[in-house]
Amino acid sequence: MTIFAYSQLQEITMNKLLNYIAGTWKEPSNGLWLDNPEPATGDIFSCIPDSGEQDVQMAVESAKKAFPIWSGMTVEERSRIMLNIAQGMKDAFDALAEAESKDQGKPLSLSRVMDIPRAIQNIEFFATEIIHFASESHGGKGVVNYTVHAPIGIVGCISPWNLPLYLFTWKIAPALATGNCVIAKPSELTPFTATLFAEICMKAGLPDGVLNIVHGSGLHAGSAIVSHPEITAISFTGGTVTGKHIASIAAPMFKKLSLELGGKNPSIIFADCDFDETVSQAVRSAFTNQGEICLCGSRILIEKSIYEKFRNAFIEKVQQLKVGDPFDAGTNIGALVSKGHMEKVMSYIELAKEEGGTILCGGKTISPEGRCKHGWFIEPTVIEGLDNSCRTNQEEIFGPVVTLQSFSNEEEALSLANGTRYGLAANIWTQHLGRAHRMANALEFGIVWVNCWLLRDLRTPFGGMKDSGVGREGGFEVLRFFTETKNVCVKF
Ligand code: TXE
Repeated sequence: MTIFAYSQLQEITMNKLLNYIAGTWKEPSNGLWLDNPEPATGDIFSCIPDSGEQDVQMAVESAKKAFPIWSGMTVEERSRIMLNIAQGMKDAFDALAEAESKDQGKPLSLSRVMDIPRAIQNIEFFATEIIHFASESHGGKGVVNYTVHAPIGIVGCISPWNLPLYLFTWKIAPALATGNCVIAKPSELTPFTATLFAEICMKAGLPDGVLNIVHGSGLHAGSAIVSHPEITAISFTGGTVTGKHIASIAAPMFKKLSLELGGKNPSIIFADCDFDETVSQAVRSAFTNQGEICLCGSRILIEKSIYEKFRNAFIEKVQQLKVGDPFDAGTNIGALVSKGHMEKVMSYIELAKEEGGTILCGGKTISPEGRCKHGWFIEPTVIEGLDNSCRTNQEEIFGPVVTLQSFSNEEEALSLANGTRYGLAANIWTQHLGRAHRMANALEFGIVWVNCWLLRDLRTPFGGMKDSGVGREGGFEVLRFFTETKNVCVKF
């Protein structure tokens, strides 16, 4: 297979991914570079700038120049340019999908059906949603109040490594649509598709300086974005610990903050579920993207009366999952994103054993034959026999590892499900309409799926409660986040 077919993307050099500032490629001011390995092989295939304050300053200067031009355009003009970008992504579909899998480790089949289509959809969705964004007016006797949603100015978007282009575009598309200029930092572990995206933006006619991509570590480039006084809103997706740190810097500066953080999501399975469909979907929810999705159902709660039947059927399906080269058509589970992350996930499997858990399947690393021999692979792992309060059931593992627990009734299911500091997503499997609504009502999660998982409508609010974050993305919610709301009161 030809891995790189850059029919549309000729300018990117294979091994140096540069910053995109003021519409041009820039090397890091400090001359520092970070290696970028391919997770499936462990080989370094490119490097990225380890940018610092000077690069972020340059990006801010270029954004400042671009802001009057971009915010001064009509929404139709901005929309048209964004739709050009979406078309450019469609033209470069194969290159983007291949780059995503090479960089992240996920199966190419997944990049092709999930990551890249959704990234395109993000741009198209916000390019068209902005045309329908309206504000309120409140009439009174001799007076009218109206609300203005004005662009903020320069905003920072920091995205993670699990769904690289998908989450990068999920943030920058609404930020751009509302007329802001953006300083964006993709994860240093997965910088490839954001760099290809920059080239698409250049060709699509996005004015210079409207989007600036600064590569680098969280410590250097990320911190420089978060603490820059002229970047007045921060949209971040990543780990809860990092989110807390970012909030501690941004909140005292009174920046607008949107934090999409981790999860420890329950899949709640009642005896009256559609059994075969539920088993399949519980496997999908547990192991899609190697379990590296903040929405994955990692705590599977099963009603006692079907516990054994469900467990056996679940394990049978999990054992059929094929772990291996992301570029093989039959692969279901690819490589974990980094060696460090693989070691972290393995340490949780060891912890689960120490806490008294039984490994029902998986539990080991894998060295596939051939080119992926030195890649970072872990077998899909299922654990039972652990109490809800143990660390394995409380901390986000973010890998192909799930636990099984049983419950006797709705009350117990609810108490187990809510018994975590996280509150991102829950999924319920039942044919009982009243129970589904009762549970959905009482679950402390920002998203509740009933008889489905990861079924997304981009118009809906997206985000978590408790330690899973602050604020909501999606729909009109995120357009409000990326604008300053002003009330104008007119007496006549
Ligand atoms: O993510 P980080 P990490 C969870 C998951 C994972 C854990 C840690 O449990 O094991 O977080 O992963 C940037 N200032 N999730 O350490 O650090 C960083 O460069 C500004 C859940 O890899 O949160 C990257 O661009 N930025 C998750 C982004 O933050 C900083 C997705 C995410 O990295 C920074 C990923 C700083 N001080 C991990 N430090 C989800 N919710 O989807 C780091 N960054």
